[in-house]
Amino acid sequence: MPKLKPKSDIGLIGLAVMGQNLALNIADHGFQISVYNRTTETMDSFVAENPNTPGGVLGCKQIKNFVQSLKRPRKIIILVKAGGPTDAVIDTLIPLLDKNDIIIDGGNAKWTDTIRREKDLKAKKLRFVGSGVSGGEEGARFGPALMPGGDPAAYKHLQPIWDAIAAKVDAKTGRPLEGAEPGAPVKGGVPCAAYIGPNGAGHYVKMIHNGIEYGDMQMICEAYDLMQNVLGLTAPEIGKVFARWNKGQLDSFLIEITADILQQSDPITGKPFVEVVLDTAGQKGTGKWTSVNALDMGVPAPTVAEAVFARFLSAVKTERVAAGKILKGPSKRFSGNKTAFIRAIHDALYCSKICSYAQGFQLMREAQNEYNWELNFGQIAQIWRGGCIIRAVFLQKITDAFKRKPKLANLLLDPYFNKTIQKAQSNWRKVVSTATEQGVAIPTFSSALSYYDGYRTARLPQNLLQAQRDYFGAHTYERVDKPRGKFFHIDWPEKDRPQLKV
Ligand code: 2AM
Repeated sequence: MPKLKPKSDIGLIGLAVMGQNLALNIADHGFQISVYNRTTETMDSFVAENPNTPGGVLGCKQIKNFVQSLKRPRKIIILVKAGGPTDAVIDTLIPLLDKNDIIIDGGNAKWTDTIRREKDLKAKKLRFVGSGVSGGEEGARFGPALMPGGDPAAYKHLQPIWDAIAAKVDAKTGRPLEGAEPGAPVKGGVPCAAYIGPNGAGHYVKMIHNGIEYGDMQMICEAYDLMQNVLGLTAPEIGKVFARWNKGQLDSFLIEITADILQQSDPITGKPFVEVVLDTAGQKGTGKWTSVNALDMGVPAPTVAEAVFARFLSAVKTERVAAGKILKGPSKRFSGNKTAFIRAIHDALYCSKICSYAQGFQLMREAQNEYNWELNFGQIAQIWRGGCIIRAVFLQKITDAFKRKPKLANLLLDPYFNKTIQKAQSNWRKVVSTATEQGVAIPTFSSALSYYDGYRTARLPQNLLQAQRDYFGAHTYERVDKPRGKFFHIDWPEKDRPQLKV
């Protein structure tokens, strides 16, 4: 066992899977870490199983000893369940800490909770960093994407550790860098970690990441569904299409794992694995939070919302099975060129993805106004290039777009994205119309297309809607021939108005 220093560089509370992996990642980078867990046996076995890390792991049975084992200002990562448990741990820590000590919440906290906690702790002269940690177990262990928010001075103390443990990407191409062998530390490169902004900014950006992830996953499912139900391809054949797509514009972690999954056979039946998986999806809430926040702020983000609704619809399996026996769709067969249609699905997926990300960035832009943050959108896209679930070559295009124009109003307006959609939109429209004709549900592909068409339309039909509102509720309307902000009302003729019959 290597000799431990009298004081650790950092501490971590909560040794579930994410906590253990993050602690090992930190210790692997030469930092000594103290660990504490409510259930002591978990901590004991974790320490016993990891006796030889470069930095060293110090197990603590008592939270008081844990706190005392840390260098000051103390840095304590909490990785327990989001919500009540996080508050409970913070409350336990408060009386044990000294002025300027730093608590770091690495869980999937709701950003409004992070804002509240930061404020409460500041009043007690303690500092709080809410950091998004993305990339699941593998990311936590070998290089996550990190989205820290909170007191910038506090983050300065955490930064050397966060930079060291984060995934790394190539400075020029933005491509994720690998270690000499799987899991080995990466030398050089830009860390996928950067200070996001005050109070809840880090957790907010992590939430948007997750919302975008919901959209990406649903879009991939729609592409699979079309190849399966319109073209009649088998799962392994579709897997090969995804493997090919992973070498081009769509090169990303999610496309790569989809190719693997579709080519995997079930160890029990020998059938393609996806065929034995029940078609009901769960969710933990971050996609829902993103969508509710879009509604609260009045930002159109329909594609993520459709992805969340698609999961809800998938969950009512019994109802769907019964409805399928009653509600009939069209009985059309595909008669076109299969190869050309596969290419069209690719384009539909790419265009929909652009719209979904455009919506995610619109949300962040509105949130920064709401909360007085100054977000660096190009840098956020760069952080997502490595370590996290939505890592993709495509994100470099977003970084480039915001480098060209930091105040870009909407990603769709960037020349690269504009040109890409111009080139691909006839294919995108073909896919949406074919799916509609054939009765295949494509909620994200079609909502993204409607978003695109709505966003580029100078005059939408809401003139009629506003007139309706003025008619039934005297809500007033603005005129095209008068300055904005002047409101008018017409005295609708009583005799023509429909009367409510009671
Ligand atoms: P446990 O091992 O004692 O259950 C994920 O659930 C992690 O959060 C686990 O490490 C778990 O500890 C910890 N955890 C959950 N609720 C907690 C609470 N109220 N106080 C402290 N730790 C908690």
